[in-house]
Amino acid sequence: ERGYDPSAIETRWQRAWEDEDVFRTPDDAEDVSYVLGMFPYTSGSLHMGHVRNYTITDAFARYKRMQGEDVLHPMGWDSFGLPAENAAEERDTNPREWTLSCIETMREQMDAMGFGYDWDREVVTCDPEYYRWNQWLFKQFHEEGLVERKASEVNWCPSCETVLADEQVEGDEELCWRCDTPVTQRNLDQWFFTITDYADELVDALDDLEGWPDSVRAMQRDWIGRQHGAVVPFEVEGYGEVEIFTTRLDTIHGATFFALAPDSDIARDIAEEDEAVAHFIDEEADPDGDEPNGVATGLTATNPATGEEIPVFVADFVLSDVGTGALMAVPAHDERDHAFATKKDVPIEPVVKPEDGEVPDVQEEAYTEDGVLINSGEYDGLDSAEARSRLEEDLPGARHDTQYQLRDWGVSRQRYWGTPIPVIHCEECGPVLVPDEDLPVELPEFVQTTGNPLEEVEEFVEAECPDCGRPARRETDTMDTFVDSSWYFLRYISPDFEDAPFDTERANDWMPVDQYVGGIEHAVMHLLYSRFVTKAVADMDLLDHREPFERLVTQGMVLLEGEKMSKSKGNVVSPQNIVEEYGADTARLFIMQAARPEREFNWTDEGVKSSHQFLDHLYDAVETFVADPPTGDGGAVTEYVDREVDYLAAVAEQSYEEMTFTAALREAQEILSLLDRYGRYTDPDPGTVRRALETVVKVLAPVAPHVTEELWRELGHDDFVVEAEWPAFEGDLETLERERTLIEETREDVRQIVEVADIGDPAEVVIAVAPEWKHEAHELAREFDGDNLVGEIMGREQFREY
Ligand code: ANZ
Ligand code: ZN
Repeated sequence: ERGYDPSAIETRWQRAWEDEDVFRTPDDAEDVSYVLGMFPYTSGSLHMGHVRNYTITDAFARYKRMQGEDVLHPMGWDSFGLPAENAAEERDTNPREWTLSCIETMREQMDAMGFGYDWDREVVTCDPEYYRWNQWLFKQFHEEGLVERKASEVNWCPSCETVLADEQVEGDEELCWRCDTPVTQRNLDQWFFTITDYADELVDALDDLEGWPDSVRAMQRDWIGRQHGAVVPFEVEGYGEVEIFTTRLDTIHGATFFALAPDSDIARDIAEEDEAVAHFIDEEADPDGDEPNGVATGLTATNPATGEEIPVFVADFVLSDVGTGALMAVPAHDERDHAFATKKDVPIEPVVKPEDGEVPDVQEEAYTEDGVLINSGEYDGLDSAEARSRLEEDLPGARHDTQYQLRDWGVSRQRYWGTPIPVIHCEECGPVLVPDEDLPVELPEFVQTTGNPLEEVEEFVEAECPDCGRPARRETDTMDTFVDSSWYFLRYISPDFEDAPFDTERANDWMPVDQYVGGIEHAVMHLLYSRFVTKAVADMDLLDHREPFERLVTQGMVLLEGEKMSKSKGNVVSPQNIVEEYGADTARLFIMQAARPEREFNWTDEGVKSSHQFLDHLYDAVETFVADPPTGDGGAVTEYVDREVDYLAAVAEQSYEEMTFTAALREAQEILSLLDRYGRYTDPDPGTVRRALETVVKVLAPVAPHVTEELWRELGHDDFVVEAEWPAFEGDLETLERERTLIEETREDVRQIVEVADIGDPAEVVIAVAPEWKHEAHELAREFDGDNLVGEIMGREQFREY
């Protein structure tokens, strides 16, 4: 007996899979099961988060293969972006070299984990053959009216010297997502993708994405932030009609003041004449402050519902890019308005009360729920919803309006390591798109500078206008790397396709991705952009699908001693060390046993060791069986064991199908213990043992692929277990589960009988009793012959063990 030695096994099987092209997806497959893990950023080496992500994905892909499906399971590299520039600077190299070396390292680590990828489909986003299609898509989007260039306030990270998307600015303190530096504002000409054109579809289609976690759908809904409301003109002294946006038109009779955003045109105009207002705008306004601040303008507005004159304030809780930049304030029913009114001594008048309840004391606290109208003249007694629609019709100039939090996607970055935006600026013609035949616009060699290197490279910047031939300047902005990742899943389908980013015909067959797996941190940006790009290319007739990812699993974090594993906390367990110490199979098994994919779990040594023992145990059981097979028939227990094996196969299938995995692994482990007892107390049936072992091997194969290949051969097969058929089973899970309950109940019966009969420890008797033994057990118990009962059924030892 050689014993389980992962180091001897693992590389051998990795090579065998590679040599036999096991994971290649045939281009002519009619349909595929498309299983995808979010490709990694080329940050240096794989961390446990990656390992967990790709273990889950690989296990599912291998399972699908065993189900007889053609599987597409590719991998690639998200390899543009700022961190590579920073890393290159630190290491005195250039971003390309740094990135390519990361790819080498990470690919080797993936191979060492035994992940089964079709490497022929590898995509590398910093490869000109990839990013030329970013440029092509940029041009197509431009043609479709989905690209805009506008001067806009942008988030600027002074440390990274780059523009950040809203999504890259974190928390109330507004810190850079990469370096935690406070973000400032700048006004620059930027390129935008008008994702807002798709806002409605992006919200509405979430309802049908039933394979997505509710939490992610909720985050996207929040991010898009669609609000139905009304726009209503108020007459403002000296300025005529000024529109406000409200979601609570039902409260208009309680609007006791009017407020303008500090950076709105009217506020600025008022400030020219009014020093207090100017001072407030320039010195005091703080939209991020804890309390609302503001200043009276001395002007009044007319509430169109009541005809009353109400004061006009400039207030910093009014945002210029929300709604119309002006609002009607209803202190009785809105918390911010309430806080402001209390501070400025503005009247607070309740106009809504709970449907069945007293008028609440709104002087103390705003009542923010819908209810029934009061103090609202002819609208009294209506419920809020009805009042809103009536008022929308009745008030002069009022109209229904939908507002979104979503902003257009700014794709310009003033950095080197990204896709050059395919534009040439001509003094005569303005910005002109680079003709297709000149794509890709390739990045020049890196030069070391403090700002954007592209601006320093003359050969790059100096260009000829494609329209008029005059000397012109090439655009030096590069694209946000989220552009790269917004369609990479399409490139895998036809990675060498030369006429377009992807082969439409095959993509129509193979898309959408059936199962996508990745981190929850991508719930908004990456997943929203990918949905947008998919819809955009569908509208360009390049694709028949409007959603990229049918099912989504967001895996939980890997913790160490209760904290997120992270380099900065210094509490990382390196995948490489684990592989060296225990083997990849153990690492994979532990990850999959520890928790369901979406849950977080704690990395523990004991956990890893126990997973290792599990594989040891299996290895041992197979070796023993092969060396010295049993010769008996196992008596009545055989039928029970057979049924348990059916149950394992059925449970495992369901558990893999649902991507929960843990139940499958637990059951496999139980079967191993059962086999031990079966062998210890009976002379088992060799057919039953073989089937049990083969089933365990197959069920474990997606998770611990190397050792199971080894054992599969050991059991006399000459195919790959990953290409073998998923274990068949008798009956369906429901029946098997019902029968199990029956068995459990029977055990319970026996336990009671034995207890009554005072035979000893009932637990000893309550063993794997097949239902048909029930009668026998009753009889025996009635005879009050405890030892006999035990002896008859299986032998006393066995019950003790149980
Ligand atoms: C009157 C009102 C009464 C409102 C009430 C709310 C409650 P939320 O709060 O997310 O539902 N609003 C409108 N324009 C704004 C701007 N430019 N800056 C800041 N706030 C603005 O968003 C909708 C509400 O935000 C609107 O409905 C408006 O206040 C406020 F009991 O109008 B409401
Ligand atoms: Zn020109």
